[in-house]
Amino acid sequence: MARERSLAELYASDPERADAVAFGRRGALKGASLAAMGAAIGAAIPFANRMPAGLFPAALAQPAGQPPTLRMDGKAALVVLGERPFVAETPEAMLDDDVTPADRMFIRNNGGVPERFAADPRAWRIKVEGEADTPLDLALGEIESRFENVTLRLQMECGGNGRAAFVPETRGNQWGNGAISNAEWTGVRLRDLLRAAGMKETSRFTGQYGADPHLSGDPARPSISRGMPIAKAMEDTTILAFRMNGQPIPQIHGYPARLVVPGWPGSLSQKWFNRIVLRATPHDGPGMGATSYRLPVRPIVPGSNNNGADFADMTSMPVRALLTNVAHGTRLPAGTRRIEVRGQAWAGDLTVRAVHVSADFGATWREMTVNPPPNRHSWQRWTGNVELPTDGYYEIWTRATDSEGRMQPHAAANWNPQGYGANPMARTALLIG
Ligand SMILES: Nc1nc2c(c(=O)[nH]1)N[C@H]1C(S)=C(S)[C@@H](COP(=O)(O)O)O[C@H]1N2
Ligand SMILES: [Mo]
Repeated sequence: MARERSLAELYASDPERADAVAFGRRGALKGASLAAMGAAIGAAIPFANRMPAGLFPAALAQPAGQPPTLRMDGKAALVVLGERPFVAETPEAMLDDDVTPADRMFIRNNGGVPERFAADPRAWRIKVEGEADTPLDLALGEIESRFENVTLRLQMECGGNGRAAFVPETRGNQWGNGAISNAEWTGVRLRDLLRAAGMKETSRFTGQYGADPHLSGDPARPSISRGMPIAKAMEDTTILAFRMNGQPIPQIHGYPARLVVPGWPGSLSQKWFNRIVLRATPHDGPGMGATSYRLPVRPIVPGSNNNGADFADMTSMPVRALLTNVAHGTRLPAGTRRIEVRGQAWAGDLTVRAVHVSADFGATWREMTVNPPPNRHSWQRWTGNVELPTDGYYEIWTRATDSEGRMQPHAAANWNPQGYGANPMARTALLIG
């Protein structure tokens, strides 16, 4: 047990040294280290001979101590990542539903949570301003009755999902893979609203605002205010939503109205949405420019300082798959030789072409069945099974490929100071016996 703690702690504070301790010289897996690893895990590792040198078992790659669990009315036991602003992640095994229930949606706030709008939600006002011939100031009830209503299953993923995978560590919430949801949203297409405002030729970007207060308490400062190129705002699936899973949107998720801009960083999906400005130039609100929601165009040295001047704004989120029916750290009865596996996969604006699963540290891969999305920008269900030749410690590696042939990498790539866009394949520790 002493050994387990020391290895896990060393990994948390200094992963490279921990790997050196466990594996010795690069490329050579030492018998003694392997025994130590097996002892730390408490089981034999049937595919130990296939473990890549330098790999640290997922079972041990956990920071010491348990993160706090969310206790909030209407929410499941999510993992709390931050109190101020309030941020909570959904464990992967809670994302098994095709339509994410309200209680299982991750929470990401940049500022405070506004007071609940006490009046009839249909009286909530939304403004469309800027490069428009006929700027609008409409009540939500009028928007709902004037424009066609649509109901769609839409992914919403934080731009920082997967951030904890970056080495060296980057600043920001240390998301695992659970900053993703796929609820069923009802609303109107944002493009209908923008057209009704008589958008001008010069409308090339948006800037969007919500009612949540900045943490400083300064009423003149938005907590976050991001914007997108006009083409994304005009897509079929970019909506102004007023219902989620057939119910009013929960307060914490933006009641009574929010944008849903699926496939792109979740920060564009403004909660408590009350104003959009059409612009000739890119938006300049908090969350725009420098290294915010921007990625290096040419790779930079991991850990180096960079002001982001030559970075590009994030657009479509990268491909990712999750295993959702087997929780990380699951123990199954001795003699289990075959398990069913399933999960969700998505690829931003693209679709998922394939999901592969490996139980032998990536030496062999089995192709899973991937369902088509029920509508564009929904995640996709995948299913299949894996075989486990003997009792012992396994890792189920899950890896998706997008419709343009891009696969999830083994480790987080394209390091950047704020840790966006990490999509390494998922690793789930599993013990048989
Ligand atoms: N008004 C407002 N909208 C917001 C935010 C915020 O802090 N304020 N956070 C954004 C970010 S960074 C994400 S990832 C999503 C998270 O949505 P959720 O909390 O409903 O899951 O909301 C986005 N919309
Ligand atoms: Mo986010």
